[in-house]
Amino acid sequence: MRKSLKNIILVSFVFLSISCSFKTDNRPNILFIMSDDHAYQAISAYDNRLIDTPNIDRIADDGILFSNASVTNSICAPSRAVILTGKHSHINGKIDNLAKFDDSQITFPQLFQKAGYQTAMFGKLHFGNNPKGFDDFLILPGQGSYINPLFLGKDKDTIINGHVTDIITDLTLNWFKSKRDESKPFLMMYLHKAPHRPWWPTPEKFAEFYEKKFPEPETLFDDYTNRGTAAKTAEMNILKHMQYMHDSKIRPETMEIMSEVEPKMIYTRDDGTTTTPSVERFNGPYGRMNESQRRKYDITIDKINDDFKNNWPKMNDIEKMKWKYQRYMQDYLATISSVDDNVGRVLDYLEETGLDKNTIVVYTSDQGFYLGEHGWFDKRFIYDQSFKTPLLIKWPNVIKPGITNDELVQNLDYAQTFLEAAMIDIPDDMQGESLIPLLKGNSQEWTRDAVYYHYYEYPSVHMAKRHYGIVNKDFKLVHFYFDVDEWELYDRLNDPNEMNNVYYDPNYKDVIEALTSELSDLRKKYKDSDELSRSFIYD
Ligand code: SGN
Ligand code: CA
Repeated sequence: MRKSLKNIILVSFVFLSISCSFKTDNRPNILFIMSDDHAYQAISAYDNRLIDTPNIDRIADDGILFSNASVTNSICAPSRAVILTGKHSHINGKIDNLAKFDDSQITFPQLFQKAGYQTAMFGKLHFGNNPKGFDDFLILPGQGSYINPLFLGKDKDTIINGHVTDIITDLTLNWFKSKRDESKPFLMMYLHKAPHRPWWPTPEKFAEFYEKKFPEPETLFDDYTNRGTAAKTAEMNILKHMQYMHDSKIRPETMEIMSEVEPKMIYTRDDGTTTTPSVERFNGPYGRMNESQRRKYDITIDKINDDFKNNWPKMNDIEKMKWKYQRYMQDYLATISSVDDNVGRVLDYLEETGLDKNTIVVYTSDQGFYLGEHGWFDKRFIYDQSFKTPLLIKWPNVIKPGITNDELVQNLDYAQTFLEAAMIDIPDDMQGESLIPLLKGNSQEWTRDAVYYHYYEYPSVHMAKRHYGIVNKDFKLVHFYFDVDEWELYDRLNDPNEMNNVYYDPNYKDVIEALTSELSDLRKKYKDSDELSRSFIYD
């Protein structure tokens, strides 16, 4: 008798405390939106030269825009590992896209789940088929597909018909509408594949953007004089390395006709080896389409191919570069336009339901991207357009609307920021800094004046050499250490386009001395070393 009374009291106590804690759980929700390879130059809140992104801009209008946000290692899966663990690549071990992610590590979503948040992830993670810390997820395998993509789930894998950007949004919105537990705050990771190569937009955006013409960057015809070996040997030049079938949407049949006209369409490297245009690369995405999808895409593909057949043979190299740049921008920006529409759908939903009032919304990319600057596409380098990444955050009643911040913040800082916002203890071994003081406008509490960068994926696609460096607001000091031993220094204020390596200019002797010593201190602080770098070199 006494025992069952005790039980009743215990059960009612537990019930009461649970319902109380539900009622008082006003910790903020977090909606983390990340796209893949989204250059800040292609967000109108940063730069309205190329595209209007009214919905992504809503986050900046209602919150904060970081104009100097960067990544620690400008490549996809490593950036994601840094975000999840709050640790540099050399500590979390995911130094490049190929390395295995050690999933015994603590990631911030696991801590959120443990602390009573409802957690979900939809879209591109890039590694792992069972992300830890998520109540629900559907993720693309690896890079995933643009058209009719396959998703990996907890219980089963599934192919969903349509365009990947719309589908990832539908999955996210469906989760909000049917799965959300209103008694808990949520952490939602809504992760776009777009605008990753090979830039297949929806058929409607494909047609719309094919009619547009975009301004060229100042450095489109960069010949890499005054730069080191790494810039000269990288294989990411739009004219030389962008692929006709894969990137510019030239049909294999057209290529066959054109190769007879111009056999050099296959790029030959200095050492005589060639890069082969791959038919499968066109046929991959095109082959995934059903008949009715194909009919819609064919209208624009035919126009592109007719133009190419008629005009290409008459063009010189400058005109060819310009043509390829336009084709690149048309498709890349078209995929972003869909991301923007879809971000709008999610923001609208939050507003319609009132959820927006207690939700932190973050928009970022796994890294930046070259949109023709230095003649390039792709990323990897410490040079600005791929080192920097967009970062916009809104948090009603905490962040003042419409502010810009130019502090040197990094993807390394996200985990600690979210944990602090959710009042969850931050593990001691995370290496970033919480951005909360900056979000609250307490800039005096922010003391960082330089950041550390280290890129590893070499030799590999695009052939960007391994390097590490230090960046502050005025200078960038870089060491390319693998198969060359070269240093570069850029004067960020006087040479914002990073066209002149001034490392050997005697006027910068003092700057070099000071920065070299700061770099060495940073490497010690973050526990990186030459020995560790060597351990990451494969046979
Ligand atoms: C693919 C791309 C490359 C890109 C890497 C890494 N080629 O290999 O251009 O640099 O991914 O990108 S593709 O034509 O097959 O897409 S990352 O964002 O995943 O790191
Ligand atoms: Ca990426």
